[in-house]
Amino acid sequence: MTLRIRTFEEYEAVYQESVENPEAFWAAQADTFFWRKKWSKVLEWDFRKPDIKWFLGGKMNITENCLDRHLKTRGDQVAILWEPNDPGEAAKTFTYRELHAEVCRMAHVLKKHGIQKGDRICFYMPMIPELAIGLLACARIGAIHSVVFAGFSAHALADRINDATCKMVICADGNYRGNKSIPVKEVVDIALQNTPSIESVLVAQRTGQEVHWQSGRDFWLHEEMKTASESCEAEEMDSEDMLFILYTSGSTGKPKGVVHSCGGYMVYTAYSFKNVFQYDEGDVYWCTADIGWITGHSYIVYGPLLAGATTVMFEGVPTYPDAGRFWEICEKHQVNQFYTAPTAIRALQAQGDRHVTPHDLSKLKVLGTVGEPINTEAWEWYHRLVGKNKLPIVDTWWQTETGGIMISPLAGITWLKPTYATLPLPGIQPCLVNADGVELTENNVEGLLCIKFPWPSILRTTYGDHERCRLTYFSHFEDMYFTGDGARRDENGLYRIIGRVDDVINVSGHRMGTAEVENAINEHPQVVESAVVGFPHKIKGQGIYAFVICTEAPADDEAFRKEVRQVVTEEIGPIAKPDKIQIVSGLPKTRSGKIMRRILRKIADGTADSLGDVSTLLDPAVVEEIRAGVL
Ligand code: 7RM
Repeated sequence: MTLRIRTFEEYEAVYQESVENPEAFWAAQADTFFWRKKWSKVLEWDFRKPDIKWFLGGKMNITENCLDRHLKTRGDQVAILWEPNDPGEAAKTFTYRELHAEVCRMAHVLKKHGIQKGDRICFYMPMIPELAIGLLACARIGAIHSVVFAGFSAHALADRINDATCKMVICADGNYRGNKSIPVKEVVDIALQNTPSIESVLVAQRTGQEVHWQSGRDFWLHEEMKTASESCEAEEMDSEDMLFILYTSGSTGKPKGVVHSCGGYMVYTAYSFKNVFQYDEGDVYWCTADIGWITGHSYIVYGPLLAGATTVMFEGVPTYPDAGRFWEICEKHQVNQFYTAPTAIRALQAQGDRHVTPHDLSKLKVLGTVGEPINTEAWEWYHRLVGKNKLPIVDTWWQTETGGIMISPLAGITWLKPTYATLPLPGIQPCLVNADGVELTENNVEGLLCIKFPWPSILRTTYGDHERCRLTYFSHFEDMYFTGDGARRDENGLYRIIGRVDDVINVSGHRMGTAEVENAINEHPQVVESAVVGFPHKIKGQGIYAFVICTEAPADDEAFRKEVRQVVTEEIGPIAKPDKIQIVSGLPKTRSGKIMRRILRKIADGTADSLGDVSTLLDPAVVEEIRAGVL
């Protein structure tokens, strides 16, 4: 089994070893898995291309490590514990044996519909077991999954399907989230009007609502599963074969399809899961993320199952039927490790302590957060109310592109410092550089966060556009992966992530490109130009502030704002709706026509008294006008 570090001294020693001899370190990790054929070389890399390969020549299938390997030792242990939206509905469990059988059956269904190794399948699903089973079924036969978060619009879904030329969509009839039900299949139907590569649609039955049916294209998953066999030989995959694509936002308008490969992702997710959460045999672990994001991929599905854990999967939302739901579930399923996002903590904190205190949280051992910087108040509340002043909080910094947790405490083993992600995991070599790319080697500094050496689950490319991958991550600083984040390193070498230094904002832990939102706003016929920035938001971390120039002054500002929000909802989804929309007559631009977002950010967060250097500004009067009209 994967190496697990148990003392601080061991952490320091192992970290040192991992830097001095990374290949030996990672080979020892990889050795704990089942390989059909062992690798012949641990690592080959060139960040300039980039060309990164791990465990070269190794043959394996990640599902044999998630499932088959556990059958003898823990076949009857619960693998997935599914908690429905409605607390009155019974939870469902799948033991490792049952999960194995379901995955095999679904793999046969995929094959029957012509899916072969290398084909792309798009998932647009609520948080139901069929989603996890579906991902594993793809991995079983070597198909590549591309999950699109079910909060995205039909338009956004179609773009992602087309970018990856997916052959199949797997969805549900509808979903339940709180007291809302979303017509999932309807959104898919709209998207598929414009997706020539799609041949078939598998529909999981969840709500039983009526759906439009295109015979010959649409198939009920439960019908197809009935006759499928419970055993299915796993496809032999090369370490470097593609495992999945996951779209994420960047500073340009178009989301990128981040590509992860089989071997390295397997090794890293299992390793990081075990060490960060200090998972013990028999524990119940719960990550509240949606599988539509990387956190769900790595730390609901792959990491925990590789480690033979019991992983909880929750369909609902933190505030339904009330703000005590998370703690009720922790009590009910005797959760030992609980992993959530700062935005959820802030939202629950705002509802008051009385939702937490009645629940028995005595089984909890480890708390975690991910997705955005956590503020001191939220950290302290989480620590005091949920952790009863004694549980470690692992503030885990990582990204879609890193595949797994990079900088984080190891629960109960390494130091904690509120709002600090603290120390890199062994095998991870972060550094801070200044704008010229010069490494800042001393402590007590702030800079741009880069990683100097590859790790097994680093992204391999961006789907269909390798040059974009190079430009985005490997071109800013020579021989380094650039994260897009700024960070501080304190006098003891602990890292605190400050936030994005590019045009990406983080709204409730969801990554969003400002250009993406601007493009959506610009679809409104009355909009000439727009500029979007983030501003501090009490619950969401960052809110979306849009400055908009109109063809002519709207007759009714509020009605216009509503229309703009509607356009954004249609183009991207409700998560991208601007919180504030200010109608302006011009935008602060440089003489070369570039929008000076720095100024807009200062106006939006109310710190515009000191605008810094504005000498390049074309028309200073516009700044005064915008400042006077700030919302
Ligand atoms: C896992 C995930 C990545 C961006 C990243 C950061 C921010 C993530 C933390 C954090 C401060 C953290 N993937 N971020 N974790 N900032 N502290 N613990 O969120 O691709 O969706 O986003 O999220 O800016 O670059 S992601």
